[in-house]
Amino acid sequence: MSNNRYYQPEIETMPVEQMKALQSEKLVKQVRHIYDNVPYYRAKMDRKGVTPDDIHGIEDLHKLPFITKDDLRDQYPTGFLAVPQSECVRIHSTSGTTGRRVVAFYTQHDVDLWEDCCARSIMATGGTEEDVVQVAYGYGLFTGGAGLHGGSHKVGSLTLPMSSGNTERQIQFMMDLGATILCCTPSYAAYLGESLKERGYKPEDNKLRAGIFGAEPWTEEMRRDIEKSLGIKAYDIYGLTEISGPGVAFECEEQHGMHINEDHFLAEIIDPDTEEVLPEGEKGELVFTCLDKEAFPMMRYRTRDICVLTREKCSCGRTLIRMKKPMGRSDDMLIIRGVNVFPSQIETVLLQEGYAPNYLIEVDRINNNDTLDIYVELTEDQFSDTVKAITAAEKSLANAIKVMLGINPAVHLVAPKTIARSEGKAVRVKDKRKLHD
Ligand code: DLL
Repeated sequence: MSNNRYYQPEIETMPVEQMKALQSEKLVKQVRHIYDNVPYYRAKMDRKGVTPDDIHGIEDLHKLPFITKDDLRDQYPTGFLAVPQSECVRIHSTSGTTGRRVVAFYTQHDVDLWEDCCARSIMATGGTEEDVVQVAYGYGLFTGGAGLHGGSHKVGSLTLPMSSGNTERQIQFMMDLGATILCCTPSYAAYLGESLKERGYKPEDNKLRAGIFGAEPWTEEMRRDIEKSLGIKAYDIYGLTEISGPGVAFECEEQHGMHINEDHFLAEIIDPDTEEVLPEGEKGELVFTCLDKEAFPMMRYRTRDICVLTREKCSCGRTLIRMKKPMGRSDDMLIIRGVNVFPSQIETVLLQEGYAPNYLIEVDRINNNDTLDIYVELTEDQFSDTVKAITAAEKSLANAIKVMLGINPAVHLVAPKTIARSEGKAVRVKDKRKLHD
């Protein structure tokens, strides 16, 4: 593979031992930086009896205390700021639905390194200055728009700063300006595919060749669906506001897990209950340490995302460690009748069974019993069936889901266009039990 598929080949293909040495060197400096500048974290380290002098390299990482979302909420808005506010040039914020939002600060250096990560992601899909990048992630407090926008500039592609929504205009610009790379949430990409079809466009009518989709969990089945409807290769991208935004990890053309930009973000997997660090290949909660961010340097930040890390060699030539598709967040995991259920498991079955990825999962508790109702939208073709056929289809889908989850759901097949579409992150789960608690 030629070098022009990498944005920073010297980092992306660095031998692992050299990468670990680089991480160690950065970690030692970073611990000193946060200890000296963030009294809240200093107090946490003091309580654990660890000082910057105890940290000689990444082998000492386990000695450091974790940071959780609760810590961030507690210190809202500036308690984790590690530089004078006058040195910051930007904030972004999470879309948190409960409690206080998290506000992340950036210096110009922080923005630069983040945009480099996004440029790496774009080039890993074969992006060049010839590309026309349609950024349909939201612009504003959300990091999706700004991150991919900055990355696209660094690659030198023509950037279409569409932001999310206004599907009519998205389609017009996509067609008139010949967009070649689409960046948005996978659920919005699926919706765009559906909208293009409705307007009579075939997949080969657009010039798109790649999509960079993330910000929410999505399955391999959904990837294939989107690839077919838009006629593209769909790449996953991962990130979170607390660590910078999109581009913490990105997929290469192998489409086989996301390479973590580990020169900036050191990853660990822990057991979410015991906080014990797990060996490579085991499933657990992803934890990140920012190695060179200035303004908002998270140390051992617990993401709540459940996934697996692997150092298996990747044929793209990158040596950066990979994370598998996150299964979902530990706080999105539903416990229904004592069984752990991830919405992504349900999505897998739906798509395998030939349904579109438009669904809503509703959980409730009636007479002390958990109920699981799954509303699945039919396509126009499927909807022309008879009531008898629909009832049979509901039964068969409920069976397939039972095989996957081990519990019996009530499946409701509903008319086309009755489940709300999302322009950003899709809302797929309604847990009504929370209302009764
Ligand atoms: O969603 C940043 C982002 C923007 C990533 C655009 C990718 C593309 P937050 O709003 O802070 O930041 O949400 C972060 O979203 O902890 C995961 O639970 C989830 N998430 C992000 N990317 C993926 C992905 C942005 N590729 C939270 N697969 C994270 C699964 C993802 N979940």
